[in-house]
Amino acid sequence: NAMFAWQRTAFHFQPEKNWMNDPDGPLYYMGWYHLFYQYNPDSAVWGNITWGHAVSKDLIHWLYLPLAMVPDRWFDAGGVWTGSATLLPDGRIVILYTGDTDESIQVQNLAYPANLSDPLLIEWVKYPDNPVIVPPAGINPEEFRDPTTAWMGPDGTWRILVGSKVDGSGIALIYQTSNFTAFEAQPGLLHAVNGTGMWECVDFYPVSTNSSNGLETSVVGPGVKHVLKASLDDLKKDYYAIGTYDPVSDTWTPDDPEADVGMGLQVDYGRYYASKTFFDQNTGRRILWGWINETDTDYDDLAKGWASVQTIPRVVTFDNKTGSNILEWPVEEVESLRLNSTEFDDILVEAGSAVLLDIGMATQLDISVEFEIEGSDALEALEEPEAIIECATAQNRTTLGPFGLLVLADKSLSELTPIYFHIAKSTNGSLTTLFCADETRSSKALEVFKKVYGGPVAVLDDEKFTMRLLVDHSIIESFAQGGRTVITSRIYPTEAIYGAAKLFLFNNATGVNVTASLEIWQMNSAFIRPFPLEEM
Ligand code: DQQ
Repeated sequence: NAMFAWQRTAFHFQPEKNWMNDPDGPLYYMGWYHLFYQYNPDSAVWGNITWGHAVSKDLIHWLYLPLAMVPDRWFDAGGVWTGSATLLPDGRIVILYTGDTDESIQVQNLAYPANLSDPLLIEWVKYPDNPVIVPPAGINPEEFRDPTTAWMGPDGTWRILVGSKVDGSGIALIYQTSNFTAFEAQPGLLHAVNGTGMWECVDFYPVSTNSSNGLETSVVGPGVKHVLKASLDDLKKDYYAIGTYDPVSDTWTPDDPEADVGMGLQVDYGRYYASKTFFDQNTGRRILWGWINETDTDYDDLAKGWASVQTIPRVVTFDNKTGSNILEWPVEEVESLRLNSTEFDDILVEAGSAVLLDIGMATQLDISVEFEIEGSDALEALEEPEAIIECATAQNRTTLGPFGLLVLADKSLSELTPIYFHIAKSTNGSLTTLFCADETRSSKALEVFKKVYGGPVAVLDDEKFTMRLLVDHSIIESFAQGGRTVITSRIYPTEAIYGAAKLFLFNNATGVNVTASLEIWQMNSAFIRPFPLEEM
């Protein structure tokens, strides 16, 4: 539909048409990265859920393959819902996914490739004796879903998690298996958090505390912490915490109980949900996918004929400078799309001003920027505490912020998405930095949900204020301080499109000037198209 053509992304993964949601079963096999995804082949709204399938050599250029699994059995007649892949040491691949049965019961099913010598893994077989796990007593059969990738315990048996809820607490149930057909429920839970509601798309994986290498999912031992992530159904937000996994008791304990799953850190503070990682044995990285949901109406999605996009895959590492969060960073392969770059050094942005950056087209960009506050004693000079505890609009001016970039802005600044830092001194004298994306003026379209997104970001004493932004027509992925805090924006500009889209620096602080140094690349489009199967 030409009316919405500018919203189509140029280098993010999205199907040719119709609805997509969660990423499913990501894996690397025989030279190809595989992405499956929740997909409605018939419409641009959720329903009739199948597993779409695409492959890539580099996580950036994608080829669509035939649907991997469709809801054609009693044990998944209501939809082939979310699941995960496990690569077994003997070379086999297993997928566990949630089937919504013909009676709307959520069960866990097993599937495997028909032909392991096919690198494209085109054909999938559903185990005839599915389901392999049914809802246990005491669990609502409509709240029992999204099996994780399996990991092997010290006793040689595999474990998986399934998310659910009991009395308002989000929970991760744990199952053991040696063959992926017979599963035994474990008496305890891996973890539960009061008041967090249904946990969807639980993810559980080790991170190395002393290197930036990704870890295979079964790794435990010294120098390893475990990340537990849950997608909170009530909030539609992905929360995680870092903690310690005890492989003998099969329990996990958060490092900071006050910042437990659902209470502290978000994987992404923007429009982002149902994320899932996988270990890429090809390069030794742990890679994170996430679903960017729409914020327009179903009516508009039907009119434009498609809905939703996946993020650029991100590498996940442990932040050993703070010791208390993960870092997320776009896979380096995205840099192969970089075309010519423009550099700006030490641009002064005075309090209360905006500076146009003359870069030509501004709809497909990779932006790297460093800000410094002019006058090193400015932070100490701030006397009055300004207790800002959450992101406010970019028009909310205080002494030390906000300052940042105006993205996908038209030249009169009638449409714009500010991405910014805002520093505040709290009543105890300490400085807090927020990283925010203000989408309230991102579109003149009326029926779009618009708000300010963001959260706190640690800026250490020896660090400048740094951001990396990937801009792709209607998506902005923003990474602060090397990926400590991340915000994905799904926006619908009506004027700041094609050649009318501009990029500005801005500083709305009342008390300080800032200087900015930037490198900005124009980004090529990626090839994302059907696999030429008939030519094989
Ligand atoms: N989406 C799937 C479920 C999952 C939810 C259904 C999360 O399996 O819990 O499409 O977005």
